[in-house]
Amino acid sequence: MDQVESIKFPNVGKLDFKSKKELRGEWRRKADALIPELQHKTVSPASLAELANDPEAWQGIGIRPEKKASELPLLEGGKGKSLILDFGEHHVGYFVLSMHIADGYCDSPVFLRLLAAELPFELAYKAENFKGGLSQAWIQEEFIKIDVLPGSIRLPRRYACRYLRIDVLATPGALIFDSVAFDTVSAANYLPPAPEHLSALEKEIYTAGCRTLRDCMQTCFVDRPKRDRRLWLGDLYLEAKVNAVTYRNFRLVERCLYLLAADIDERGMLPACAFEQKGMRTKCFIPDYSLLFPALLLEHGKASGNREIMEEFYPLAAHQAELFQDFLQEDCTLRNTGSYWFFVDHDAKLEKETSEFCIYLFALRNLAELARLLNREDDKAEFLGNYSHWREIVRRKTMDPDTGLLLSGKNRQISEASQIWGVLSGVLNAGEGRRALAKMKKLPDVIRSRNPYLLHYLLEAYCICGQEEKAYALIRDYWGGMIRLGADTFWEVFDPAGSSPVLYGDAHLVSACHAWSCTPCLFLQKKGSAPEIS
Ligand code: RAM
Repeated sequence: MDQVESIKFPNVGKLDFKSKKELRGEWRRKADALIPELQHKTVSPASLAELANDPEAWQGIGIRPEKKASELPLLEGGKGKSLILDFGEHHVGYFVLSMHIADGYCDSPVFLRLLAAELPFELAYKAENFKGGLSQAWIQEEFIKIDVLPGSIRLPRRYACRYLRIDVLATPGALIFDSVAFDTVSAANYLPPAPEHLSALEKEIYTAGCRTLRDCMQTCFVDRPKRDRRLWLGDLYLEAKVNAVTYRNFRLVERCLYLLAADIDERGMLPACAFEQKGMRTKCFIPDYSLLFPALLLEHGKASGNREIMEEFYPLAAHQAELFQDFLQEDCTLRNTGSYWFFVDHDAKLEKETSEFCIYLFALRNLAELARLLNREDDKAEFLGNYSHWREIVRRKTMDPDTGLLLSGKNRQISEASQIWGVLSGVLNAGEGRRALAKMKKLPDVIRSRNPYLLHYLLEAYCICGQEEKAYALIRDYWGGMIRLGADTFWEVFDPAGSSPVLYGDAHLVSACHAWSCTPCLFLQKKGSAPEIS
């Protein structure tokens, strides 16, 4: 392996890791001081619905309205009765069920099965068919017994869903639901109006993006409210961007910065995710997520105007890039990657090394800008020196001289990811980027993404290359494709060609409201008075 020649890296100092325990404690206290008061809104069912086989729908199951919601208290149900309530849009919250027995004679418990679903196919879930690689406990299915009626019961667990299925498993008599209320919660429980200048489809996309973010804004920004209901650094970066042009809840972003910082490891590396409950720290570290921290801090500082927090976290941000140097080798491969999860995208076939190098360069550029804003001119010069050194190596070692494409890994793989991060890092200039991105659409056997996380960065890459119209077309095609399939929040993965990947071994574990998918709002908000594209 080539030896890395030593390149100067700014000594931003201040992180004294002997006192890291104290630092963690201090950051945790600051995170706790920023816990938001959640906003509640009671939502009633919009209609009673029934499932329908539909080859066009995701997993072949669609839904159609059956009765008006106002008919609910008129329905009497015995054992075997099944109801589906449609709440009209995706929400996050708690169910409150009020019931009585028609003749008032309640001499034994009522036994119910409840199933909350984001998408219609989940309403046909059967536990015995579950094939998932993650815990089945994530499935939003409950069995409850109610001893005394008439009365109300509030379910203790929080659900993310649009639909609720109720199966009556046993009842002493004809059971009547007087009401089923959904006590919805979010740190920002409203939808900002879509900008006037957007087309009808773009407005729908904008609103679905805001709804996705709204439902991910709980006591921290979560990756998704169904599971794992957790703060993830990569998702937070994108949520913070959209938040800055929509809800502008900067306190919630800052709570998340402190939560992540409070969980740095022994070396000072930021975790990929953090739990809100005290005393539990993740074992998951994704170096390319840690490298996003400088951009997150910079963009947050600029949007919120909070210079103090930029000062506070500048050393930690620089430290993430400093730690990443341990992985860098001059042949553009990564050293000692054993215990880390390099992410970039879900695709198992993706060779990630070139993307990782570019993400490192992306971090250096953001650090240089942070240093400039904080009047640390020497640091800035050193970040940029380091940047030029590695940029030159990445171009020399990974760029195909004939095609101008960035290749990755031993097999010199061509992927959209390498070109996208090539543009975002400045390894490719705008003209090179335009040509490389155009080739991704034409060449066979390119590894492309079907994941909105990487596609967000493709939107950014188009804009950097001066091809905003391509970004808007992709938004209408890809995110609009989910809308055409009935989505009102955006999904974790989606393939418009009809073969959306099933992650985690079972479609019921995939989320239909996923933080990293909300980003079209960012571009649509900025679209301003740009000419309408056909
Ligand atoms: C999954 C989730 C999460 C993402 C990580 C990398 O667990 O999709 O949102 O950030 O992967």
